[in-house]
Amino acid sequence: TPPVAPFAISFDHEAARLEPEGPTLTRRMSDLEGLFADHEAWQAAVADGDPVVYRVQSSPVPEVDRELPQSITTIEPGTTGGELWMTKGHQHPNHQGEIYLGLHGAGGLLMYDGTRHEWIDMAPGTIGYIPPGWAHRSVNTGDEPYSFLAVYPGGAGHDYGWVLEHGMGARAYRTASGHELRPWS
Ligand code: PAN
Ligand code: ZN
Repeated sequence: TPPVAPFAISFDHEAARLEPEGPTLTRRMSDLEGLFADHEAWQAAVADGDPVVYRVQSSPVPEVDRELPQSITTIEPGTTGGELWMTKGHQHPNHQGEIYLGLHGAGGLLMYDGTRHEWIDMAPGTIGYIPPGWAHRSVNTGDEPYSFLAVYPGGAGHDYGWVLEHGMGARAYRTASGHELRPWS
């Protein structure tokens, strides 16, 4: 793929959209198999309408080495078995860093390096930095959609199997007063 020519991307903060548009990914409950601790609650949610859990909308910068793609993820509010709705989570196989910028709503950025986990509360204006080698998952901790912008190296790659194999170190649950992290189960 030849490098793309310079171009302007309009960042619609209010709508949480990038224009021109590249691919949009829609992740429904059925796409999150094996990720929630409560398998029966997950199955029930799939059977009960298989709701959209999150969408990822990208600008048209290709995911190839030395390019710098961006995308906006919007996670719907909700819980499954008490566990807050979240992204699948992944590791970058080439161990490259990434930044997230909170746009709307309240969320969390859970990171795990295989030994330790870290959590960053994400609000509009928060930049969450993901160092190389830290798997990452985003969580909606609020009761409205949570959106953030991600900027990452095009050659980073996305390894989803890593999370299925190693977990994320902790899980985020809804509580009466907000949310809490519990040890991985
Ligand atoms: C983000 C994520 C996005 C969706 O753009 O890909 O939030 O999460 P999953 O990829 O885990 O489903 C990113 O971290 N890119 O590298
Ligand atoms: Zn990433």
